[in-house]
Amino acid sequence: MVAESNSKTVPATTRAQSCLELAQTGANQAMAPSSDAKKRQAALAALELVPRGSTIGVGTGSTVNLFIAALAADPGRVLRAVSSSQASSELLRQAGVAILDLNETADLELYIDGADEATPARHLIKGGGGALTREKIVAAAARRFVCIVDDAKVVDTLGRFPLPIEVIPMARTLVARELAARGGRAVWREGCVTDNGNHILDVHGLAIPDPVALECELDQLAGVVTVGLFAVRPADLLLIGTATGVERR
Ligand code: A5P
Repeated sequence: MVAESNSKTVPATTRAQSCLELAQTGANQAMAPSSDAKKRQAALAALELVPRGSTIGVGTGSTVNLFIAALAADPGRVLRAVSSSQASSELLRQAGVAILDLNETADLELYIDGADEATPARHLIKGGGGALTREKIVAAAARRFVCIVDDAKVVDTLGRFPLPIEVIPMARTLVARELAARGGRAVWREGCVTDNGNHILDVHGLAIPDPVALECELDQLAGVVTVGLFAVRPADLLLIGTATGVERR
């Protein structure tokens, strides 16, 4: 079986925001749009957890962009950041934050990032913006991972949002066949090349009753770079923007 592609509907481009747009031209478009106001509330609640003058990890996506906008309005709050994408690095620089290479830093105290889906146990699906590999690396380097979402993303069981998997380009159809054998329908996010030069498969229809077990299993497939399940290393705190305020889990 060959991974399906959404090439008829998308332009070719290479950056995280474009990867997110490409994902949304596929089956993800059926999802209701997230509320910016709820995302902003979560982003502002995260800002309160950031000590003045700190060095932190910063993720990728529209919710994180609101967090970066809040940083821009609060000069000196964050002096340096390790970023999970070129897109976020650009915004952070514009906000006056210096970008560090992870290889030149010790462990980070704090990592702020969004998610595409989250459970109350703080297991996540990430990678809608295509930055999942660097996100997983920065999360692994952080002592505390604070995830900011709006309430539309909270689910009891992961899997409504197609699971992004970053693959080495030559292994794309091999991995797609392995996923089909597990009941998943892999759609190639054609036109999306990650910051690492790889491809993304968006996998529909996977049952994910045990995210830790599935993450470990899929991590073993030859050609898989990163699975968009963040369950082995879940978030430590979920800040959920709702109509009535920010919920903490
Ligand atoms: C980026 O690759 C993703 O993991 C994002 O963190 C995730 O897609 C959330 O993005 P939004 O904040 O734009 O919904």
